Amino acid sequence: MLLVKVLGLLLLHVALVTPGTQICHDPDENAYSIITCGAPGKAGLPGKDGTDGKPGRNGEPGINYQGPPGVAGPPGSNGERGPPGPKGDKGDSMAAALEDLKKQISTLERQVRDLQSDVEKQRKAFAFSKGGARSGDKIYTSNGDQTTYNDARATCFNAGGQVVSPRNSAENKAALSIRNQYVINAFMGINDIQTEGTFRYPDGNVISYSQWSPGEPNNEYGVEDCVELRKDGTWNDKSCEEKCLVICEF
Ligand code: MAN
Ligand code: CA
Ligand code: CA
Repeated sequence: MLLVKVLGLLLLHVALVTPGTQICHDPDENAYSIITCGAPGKAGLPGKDGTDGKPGRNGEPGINYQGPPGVAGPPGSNGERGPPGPKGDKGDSMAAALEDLKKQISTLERQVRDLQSDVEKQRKAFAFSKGGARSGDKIYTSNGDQTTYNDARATCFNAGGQVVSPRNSAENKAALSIRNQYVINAFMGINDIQTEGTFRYPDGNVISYSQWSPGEPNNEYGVEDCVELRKDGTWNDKSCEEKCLVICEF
């Protein structure tokens, strides 16, 4: 308590020797306050900005509200046609196609050569056989039958050919070789059925080659409109109702 009083007196002394100060007595506190009583000071300069505050807390998560499902809309209209794409490399594809064609042609050429060789062999074998003969591209054969002209015509047609109709001496010779194997006179396709005295091939054209026997054609009894091939290779007009060997040409 004594120390407090000593301190109070000391403060009082300092206050009395310090200009501009008052000593104020607070009765409630039974204490003394020292108040500076000088002229009011000027406002100080604004303080420096404080440092940034700490970041705030994260907010609460929001609530998503889901709307009702929408109804499907009508289909959209077709879009416009896009621009044409870039052209392909024409040159390359053409070259490849040509190369492919060349290979195919080579294969075909080889196959044709093989076929020609095979056909030629068969022709030779056919010409060598009994009842077969050839001249150029034509081949001749007989089934040995003896029939009327109309039947001979039908037989050869049904076989895919026609009654033998030689157009030159080589073909006549080939036909004769068959006639002589059977030793029977053979009908030919040549006739004057359409116009008496005008002999034609089966296709209707007037003949351009003939090998008539002397005195023929004589149209004996006025009924001879067909032609037979005799053993010496000459021709004689004869009735179409007689029966002769059937020789067809193909
Ligand atoms: C003889 C000749 C021919 C005639 C025949 C008929 O050979 O008179 O002209 O066509 O007989 O069979
Ligand atoms: Ca006649
Ligand atoms: Ca005759």
